Amino acid sequence: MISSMKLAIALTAIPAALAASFDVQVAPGGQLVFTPNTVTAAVGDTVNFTFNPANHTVTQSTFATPCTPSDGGLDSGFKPVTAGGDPVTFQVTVAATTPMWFFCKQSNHCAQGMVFAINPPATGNTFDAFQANAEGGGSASPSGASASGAASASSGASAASPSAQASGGGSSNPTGSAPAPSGSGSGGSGGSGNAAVSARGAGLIGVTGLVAALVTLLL
Ligand SMILES: [Cu+2]
Repeated sequence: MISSMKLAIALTAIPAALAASFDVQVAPGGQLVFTPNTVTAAVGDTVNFTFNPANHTVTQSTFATPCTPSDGGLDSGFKPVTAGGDPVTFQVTVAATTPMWFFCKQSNHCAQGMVFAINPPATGNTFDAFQANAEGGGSASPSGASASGAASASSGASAASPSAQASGGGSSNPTGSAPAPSGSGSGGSGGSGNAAVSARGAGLIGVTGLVAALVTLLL
């Protein structure tokens, strides 16, 4: 009897021993960030969020719409915290290794980049792309698409823009979002691609014209 109890306790302890837990600070030092802002976790692992002052949330969204709560998604709700008060925490248990996207739904915190992800891909729908979309307006797909397009064009990584937009549109379909975001998303990528090309073309024409004018002046 005692030995069977010991066996039951031992068996129960095995998953806990194998599972890892991750600690994430929400708005440490009052900064509008999650620290760390990404976690790579296995099924069964837990992510423990600790809330700092003043009042933030951990709210699940999607890659395509970073600042909009997803239907049926996880949400800590608002966690008002005062300095020196009792610790306030929220725990997420990882049920699958597919990416999970989160933001803080307090006023404009998401638009200021207060986002977080569990298991974000290293390419395609990266955390950086998710955060850039959040800072570009998040829930407003058209403006978000154009903002990320402009950002990638200015950084010179025009090739990254279409793939990010295409995969973003793809991920919005399985979650059941309205067809409009994916449509406008792909339209945005086409637009940004053309814009980048035409901008470069205009630049070349401008330089060529300038050189031609100088040559004409010198002659
Ligand atoms: Cu916040």
